[in-house]
Amino acid sequence: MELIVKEARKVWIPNHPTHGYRPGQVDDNADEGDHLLVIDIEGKKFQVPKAEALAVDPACLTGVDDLLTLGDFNEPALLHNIRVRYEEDKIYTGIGTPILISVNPYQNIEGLYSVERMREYKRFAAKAPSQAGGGLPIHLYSVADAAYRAMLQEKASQSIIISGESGAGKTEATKRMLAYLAELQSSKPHDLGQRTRSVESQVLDANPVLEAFGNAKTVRNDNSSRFGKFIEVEFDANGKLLSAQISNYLLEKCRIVTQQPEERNYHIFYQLCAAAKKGADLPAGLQLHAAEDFEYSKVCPTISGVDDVAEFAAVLECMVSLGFSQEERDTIFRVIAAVLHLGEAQFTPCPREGQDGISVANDSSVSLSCELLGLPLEQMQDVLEHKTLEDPLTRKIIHMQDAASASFTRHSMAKVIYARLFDWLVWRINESICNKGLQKDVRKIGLLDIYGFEVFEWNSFEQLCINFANEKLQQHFNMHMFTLEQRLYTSEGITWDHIQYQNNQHIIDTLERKPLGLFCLIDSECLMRSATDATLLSKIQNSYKNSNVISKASRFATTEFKVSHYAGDVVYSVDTFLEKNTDKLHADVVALFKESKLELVKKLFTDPRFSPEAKPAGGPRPLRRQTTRNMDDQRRERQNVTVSMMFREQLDRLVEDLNKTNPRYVRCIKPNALKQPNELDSLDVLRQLRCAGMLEAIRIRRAGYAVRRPFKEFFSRFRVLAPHLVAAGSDPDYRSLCQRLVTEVEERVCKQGVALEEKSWQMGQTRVFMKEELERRMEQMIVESAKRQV
Ligand code: AOV
Ligand code: MG
Repeated sequence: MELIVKEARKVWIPNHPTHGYRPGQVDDNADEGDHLLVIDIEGKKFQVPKAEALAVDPACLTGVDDLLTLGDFNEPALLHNIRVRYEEDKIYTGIGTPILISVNPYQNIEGLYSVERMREYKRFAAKAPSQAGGGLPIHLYSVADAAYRAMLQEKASQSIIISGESGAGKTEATKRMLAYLAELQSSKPHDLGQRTRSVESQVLDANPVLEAFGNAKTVRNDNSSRFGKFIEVEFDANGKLLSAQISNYLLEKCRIVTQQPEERNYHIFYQLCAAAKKGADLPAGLQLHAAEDFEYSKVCPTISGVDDVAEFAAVLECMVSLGFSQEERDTIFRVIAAVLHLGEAQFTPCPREGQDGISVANDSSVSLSCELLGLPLEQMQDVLEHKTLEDPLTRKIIHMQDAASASFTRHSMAKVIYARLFDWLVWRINESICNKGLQKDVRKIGLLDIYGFEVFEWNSFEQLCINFANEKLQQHFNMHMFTLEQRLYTSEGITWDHIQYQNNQHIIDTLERKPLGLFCLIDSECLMRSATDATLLSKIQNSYKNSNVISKASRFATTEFKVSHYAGDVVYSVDTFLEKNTDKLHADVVALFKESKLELVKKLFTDPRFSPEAKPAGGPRPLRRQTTRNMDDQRRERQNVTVSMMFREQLDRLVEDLNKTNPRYVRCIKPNALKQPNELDSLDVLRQLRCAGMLEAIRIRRAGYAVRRPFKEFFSRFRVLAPHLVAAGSDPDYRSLCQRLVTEVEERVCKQGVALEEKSWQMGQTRVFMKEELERRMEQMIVESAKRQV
């Protein structure tokens, strides 16, 4: 180590107070015993223990496009590389082909997403199909392109998993890649006779609608997605885009009725109010006024730089393009207005016969929301004033509601109608963009944009679900990057050093294992009549006394417990856990909504696709997709299904689907908490890189072979480089043909004075394993030999 250090003269300064790691010049004249004296660029001096000093690879001082090309890869190099590139507005850095790191620039970078740029990537890929994006700087477009080419070549479905913290740029990245996939279609003929608008344009139009209804301003992100989505785009064998299907996950419901300071409700509420004020053409009787005057939208009525009127016009246009009828649009807006009016209801005490009670008889907001939702007013009043309880002998008991319980019922009405409307919207959009014809030979590219790991001041049930989802996805990443690689190498007889990685299986087990996992414990507590959030907490504390995953938040914690996630510790408050997990709708409310005169509203409470209660024999099912599989699932008998059960089932199915694909990863990084351009908080970025498992990813890809191609395919691709090798007979020995081919080529490359890495390739049992560098050379040789022949 010491030798390296002396020669290098530049070493990494660890624990640098502002940069995490920073390169520094070794002062050879200073004799500090076990330490080196190292000076950073600002002249500050640091002592670095000689035993820990890491030499700086000069290549990473200027930054490289693909981290796999760094001679020396380590955490400091990774961080520094990303930092210097970010300063030059190069926000993308690759780790081989399957991983792209993207740092949110918080500004528009000139030309980065122009149509010309898209076409450049498209043109390049068309010329060199096996090297998607190669030669051009790494970009979201090269990732999307690689997925598309691989889908065609491998005849297999692909996926792109986009992850990162709130505000890191996941949703933007998803949109850019979808736009690229749509652009790839521009040279393909359209069935103009069938559709007025192409599927790819409709797929793009789905986004503004989903964002209006499912995104909101949070303290972290002005356009935060409050639901997860998986968009599967289907192509035929020729790469023509046939259709798309969107699956949605767990919309955050509490936001509909309350928001934290500086946060907003879903965008659509503000858009609709703003449009109404501007006199937009809306259904009669909405009676909307400024958003700040409604309880449900008053916390933070505007977002600086966002024009809600213009946004509304854009959303409306997309709805029209997606084929939403006038009636459908009108009903949607009536529901939105009704939710706002519901929030205004006042519950005045009006004791009757010695009981606590309230009256809503004179409340104009209640009657207005009834009118808008097409509900019978008397029944609505009844539901708000009384509650029917069923005693164990199923005799009904009518209770008077007090102001608090009436208000609770009203909030749950607002939440359920909105959340189901959202599910319906996704279903309706799928009706437009999803091709129901039985097309054979379909391949998919799935894009997953799901909420990143979240830690707030106050973390509740939603955060537990979201963070659990991230555990699952991290595990999928680990599995893919590490376990599968190791397994493949072992089964192919390839020699390489097994490396350690951070496995989070024990965390997932502690959370979901049956029957003792945390979620099971919460579910079983939901079944107990006498259970409260406090009894839940004491059970959690008793059950995980010796756990290193779940622990007491502090000695005196009264409502909190702590989970040590792969990405860090999170303290959750059990307040409202049971209510949120049970999420049972009172039968009176369901009965009321079923009476709606509006087709759509009625559907939300009678159609099993949106209404768990309407299922013939069992509990709710996640609205995942309207395929036969789902219908089968729906028939399964289930009792007492909780929100966490549905969510975990959705996740299992998602992971199952992802496992059938060849995945690529876009790891989004949030450069600073202030949403500012040109500002990179190195320590926070380092933490995110660690959370994303990036260091391990670099190690494993470099330790192994990024290229692996079946013998026959490899031989037919590269045989022009050794035309004398002939695949003879009915069952040629492709393995030895490949071996001879690569040996010859390698010799030729070496003769040209190129120093290849040791063991640049190995023969497996079924395929050739190769370092990317050698493959790149071979591709170049093909191009050159083609030129010579011309
Ligand atoms: P997220 O999807 O990762 O957060 P977004 O994709 O919504 O984050 O990005 C947040 C904001 O950052 C966007 O609204 C843009 O203003 C800006 N931004 C992101 N990517 C880019 C880019 N490539 N170029 C310019 N600006 C960008 V969340 O949904 O909150 O987890 O829940
Ligand atoms: Mg998002």
